[in-house]
Amino acid sequence: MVMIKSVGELEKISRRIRATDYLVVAQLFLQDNFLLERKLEFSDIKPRLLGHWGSCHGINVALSNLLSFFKGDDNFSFILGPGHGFPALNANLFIDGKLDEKNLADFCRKFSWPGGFPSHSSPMTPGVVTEGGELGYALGTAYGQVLGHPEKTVAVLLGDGEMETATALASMNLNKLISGKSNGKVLPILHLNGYKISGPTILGRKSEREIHELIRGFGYEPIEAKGDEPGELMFALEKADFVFHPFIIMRTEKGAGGPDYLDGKKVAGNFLAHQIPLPLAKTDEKQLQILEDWLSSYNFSELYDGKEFLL
Ligand SMILES: Cc1ncc(C[n+]2csc(CCOP(=O)(O)OP(=O)(O)O)c2C)c(N)n1
Repeated sequence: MVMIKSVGELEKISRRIRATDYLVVAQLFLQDNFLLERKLEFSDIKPRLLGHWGSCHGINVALSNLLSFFKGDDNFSFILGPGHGFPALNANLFIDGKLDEKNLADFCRKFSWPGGFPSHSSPMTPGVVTEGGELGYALGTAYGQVLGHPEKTVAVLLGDGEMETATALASMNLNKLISGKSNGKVLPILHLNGYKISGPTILGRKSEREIHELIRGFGYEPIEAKGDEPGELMFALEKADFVFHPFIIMRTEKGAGGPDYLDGKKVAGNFLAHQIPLPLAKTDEKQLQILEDWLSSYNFSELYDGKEFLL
């Protein structure tokens, strides 16, 4: 039997996704006016915009659902393949009070800032064991982590660009070497957003049937989570509990929630969402306005009262 979480729990997940998405955008762009208490000005924008937006919404969808699904399970851990989606990881740590930085200004200002947080996940991040910088090792690391630990479950989020590496593809075979009795469970989640740094991914151009056949060929059961509504991934996680070697395919639009178009070019749902989608926000009135509209769209004041999160 599949038990879907209550509507109240799904609402909580959806609020957490909104809050973490806002915190990502605030980290990427803001050095002041963090709660949008007045109109955004050029002086509110960081002098050097450095970081990655595109992966972050999907990471927030995945983490918000996983943290709810595995709540209270001390044997659950998470591996993030695309470590450049660090602002999303950092936003989740901030909400959960795991960072030394307790106030919003400090937290946002310090991202990608000398002496502050780096732009990628790093061993300085609380709870992070390692950060390779090189895509491809996440799935193999997940299998290593459950080796000899039958009590453990490791969810691993794999980028579709990352899945083009030989290392990630070879690691797909590790399910053949790991027995369920003496080792724990690996839960791979492919983050299929269709794009990598500068173009489309190969998996993004394959049909659903081709992807499922590829995954089945490696001995996994594909489970689809289409779209980023919280119920989608939650349903897939519930199903994965009943399958021997599950492999979830989470489909999101790259950069969803951010600017759709800039100067006639498609941004959300395109590789242009990968890094900073509004690179001239500090000097260009139009980009600054798009940023203000983008931040306002999350209605952050409903989710944070200036001191605490209302999630
Ligand atoms: C082995 C390796 N090749 C190239 C890179 C450079 N690189 C950094 S991010 C990225 C794209 C990642 O795309 P994807 O895995 O789809 O993650 P997304 O940001 O779309 O979630 C690439 C190619 C790298 N870090 N490691």
